[in-house]
Amino acid sequence: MNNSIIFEEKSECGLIYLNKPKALNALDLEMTDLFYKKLNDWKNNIKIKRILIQGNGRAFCAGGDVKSLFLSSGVSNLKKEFLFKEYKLNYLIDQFNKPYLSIWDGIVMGGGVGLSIYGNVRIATENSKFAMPETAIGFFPDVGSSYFLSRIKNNFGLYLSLTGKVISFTEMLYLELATHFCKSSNIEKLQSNYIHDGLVYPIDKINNDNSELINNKNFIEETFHGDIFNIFEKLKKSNLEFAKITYQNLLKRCPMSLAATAELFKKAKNLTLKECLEMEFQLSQKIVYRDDFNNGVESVLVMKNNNPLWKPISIEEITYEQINSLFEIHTDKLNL
Ligand code: QUE
Repeated sequence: MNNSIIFEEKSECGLIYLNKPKALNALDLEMTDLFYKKLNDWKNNIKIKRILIQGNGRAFCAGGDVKSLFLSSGVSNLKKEFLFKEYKLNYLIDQFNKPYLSIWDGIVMGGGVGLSIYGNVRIATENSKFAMPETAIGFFPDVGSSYFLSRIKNNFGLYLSLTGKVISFTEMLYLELATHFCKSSNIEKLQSNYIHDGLVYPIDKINNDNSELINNKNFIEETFHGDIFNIFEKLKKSNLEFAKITYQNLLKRCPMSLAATAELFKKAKNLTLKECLEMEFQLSQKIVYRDDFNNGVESVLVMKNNNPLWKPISIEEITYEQINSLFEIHTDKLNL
């Protein structure tokens, strides 16, 4: 029996537990299939009035299980099937017609964001850590990031997507990625109130701590838009310490992932979520078959030496033609 995802019905609430704590609840194909089926059942079940999702252990969800995608190379269709179904699930959650609450009491990255961001309530605790780290492994922020992150104020979304910067609960609230704050010690009470009455209570107050991100918001707004070449030029020209740190960080990340991500955000500006997911699926089916993806996952997640060799090795070697070819429509549509 598979227990990597657990469903329960309590009172009028459908409960979902992501349950692979040793793998930080990374989402795999089987979990995605089960999640999709159950949510579809609950959609049509009049006894279920609301949904609650949480992660067992220290994480909410560290992302898609990219390690199995890497291991499947040349063996199965997993790179296509998993992402196809994952994006379908993201859209099902967006279209879901009942309250949907996620508890982010730990790490929430990549694919984990896609399981929660389309719900109406996302609870941060003091343990929450949010990131879109994919450019570190030769991939790109997907699950509709080009939709919801390109619409965040001050171009913070593209900043987070390129740098993979890990942000705290106060920053998550400031950017409205999280909708409420609740101390971890009050989470049980909040769950019980929500399960039995549909109330989101108690909610705690936070002190806005000093945030490097928020302190540099003007610079981020001026810098993080347009194509990757312009962004690098602006970072190089600035005398700010923050610009230097950011530049050094980007130099370690996959150049083609950075170029693709900046382009994705440019294209996403006037698109719907549905169109963004379609675009991201087409892009994903180019990116996951590049050597950068296999080398990135192998180095960062399998060998853990954090030293992937990228090809091309810098953005200077990338042409607009290469970037544009990543955005060709070349495979099945999601047909959302
Ligand atoms: C970039 C990523 C991911 C990542 C690290 C990155 C990602 C992901 C995981 C992850 C973490 C712990 C696990 C696991 C996967 O790490 O998407 O199975 O146990 O899922 O730098 O995109």
